[in-house]
Amino acid sequence: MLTFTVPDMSCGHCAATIGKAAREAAPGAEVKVDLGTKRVEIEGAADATKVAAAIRAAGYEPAAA
Ligand SMILES: [Cu+2]
Repeated sequence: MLTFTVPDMSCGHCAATIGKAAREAAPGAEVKVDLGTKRVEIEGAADATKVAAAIRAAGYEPAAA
């Protein structure tokens, strides 16, 4: 499982945008976004570099959790 923390995730819109970016970067994987803990969890086949790049491209800075 891949886990990122996205400190700038501050509302439902952020969470949705980040979730969409992560899902597009890891098709077939299960992506969970938790606004309360600002965490993104990806279960399944996913390339950490690709997912991090997609989150960045969406305007957020991911940190290793
Ligand atoms: Cu927001």
